[in-house]
Amino acid sequence: MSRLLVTGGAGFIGSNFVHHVVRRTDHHVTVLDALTYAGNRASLEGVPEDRMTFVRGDISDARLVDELVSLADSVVHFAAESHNDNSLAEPRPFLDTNVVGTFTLLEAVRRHDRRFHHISTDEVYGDLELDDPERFTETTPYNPSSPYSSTKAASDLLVRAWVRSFGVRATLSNCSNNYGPFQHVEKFIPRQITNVLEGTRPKLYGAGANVRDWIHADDHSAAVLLILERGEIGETYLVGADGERSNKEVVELILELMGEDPQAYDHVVDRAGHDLRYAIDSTKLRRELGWEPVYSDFPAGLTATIRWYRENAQWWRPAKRATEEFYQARGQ
Ligand code: NAD
Ligand code: TDX
Repeated sequence: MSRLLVTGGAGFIGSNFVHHVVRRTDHHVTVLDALTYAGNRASLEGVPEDRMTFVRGDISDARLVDELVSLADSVVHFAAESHNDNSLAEPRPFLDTNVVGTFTLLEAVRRHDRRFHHISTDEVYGDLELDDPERFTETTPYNPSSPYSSTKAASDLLVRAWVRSFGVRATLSNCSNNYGPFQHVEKFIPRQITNVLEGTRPKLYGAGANVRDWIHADDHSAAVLLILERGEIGETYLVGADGERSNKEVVELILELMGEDPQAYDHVVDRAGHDLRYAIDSTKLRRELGWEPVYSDFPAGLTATIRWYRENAQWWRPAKRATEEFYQARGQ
């Protein structure tokens, strides 16, 4: 049995990861989460009490972080400010959490010589043209576009520097767009599903030609667990499931799967600096660690996700109104 400290474990991917770890291993998990607007304690309901300790706190709180890191064998770092649109409206919390928070964790794992896995995003590589035959690989140069992706890029570079300069035992993974249960209604797929459930039309930014490379959160969790167990120290692994689709296609598929007219959506103001396309080449992860996605049928994964939002309105409804007010004020 190993003791994992999971930061951001009450968020979307972090909570999916905690459920995955509890199902698949005998590790004990301590979750450190500030429960910002994006964190939800209810996402961890059902995790047996003897398998998880929940600590509400900030990853920039050096004393708390030092104590929790000293009690763990490994740290898996999901906590972040994660939404691009928020980063355009108010960048400061992205610097505090994504940069200073990651620095605080790195200093603690350095002091206590703990294994560290850093969760990051494909957005650090910037974007691709729609017809570019290349996809992102581990050697693609960093070229982030938004305050969110630039702070994630900064955090990745800190991790790499702490490996090289201080011998910290860290790995990194950069994943494409996740979907699945427990995702905040501010994000693209849950926003559209819950709009339809509330009788509102989905909202597509601009023409909707932008492409995202979708992966189910549970496939991401399996990759992270594998890298934690078998990844090579200092290495970066790209995580993606060959799931490229335009936003327009995704909105139309959601409407169709929900029994609505596939054209019943609105075009709204585009995102400033909107990245055109992300696409991941995950050959390294597949070849070296033998990872394969389980959710390879996107419409089936989306159908299950729609069902989850339909059946869990009490989970998402409290956040819906404030989220839509934010978007409405931006013409989105
Ligand atoms: P999320 O916004 O749903 O969850 C973030 C969690 O971190 C929340 O529970 C929040 O309360 C917590 N948190 C925020 N600031 C904190 C702080 N200062 N101290 C402690 N806890 C804090 O985000 P997500 O979508 O689950 O993303 C998790 C990680 O995965 C992030 O690092 C993100 O960059 C990365 N990622 C996300 C995606 C995606 O598609 N969502 C894709 C690739 C990588
Ligand atoms: O209402 C919307 N309409 C719309 O067209 C919203 C909320 C989004 N969009 C578009 C913007 C993007 O092209 O959909 C796409 C996906 O948007 P988001 O869900 O905001 O995700 P994205 O900006 O691609 O970033 C996500 O993937 C990478 C996560 O939020 C990041 O945390 C992760 O790093």
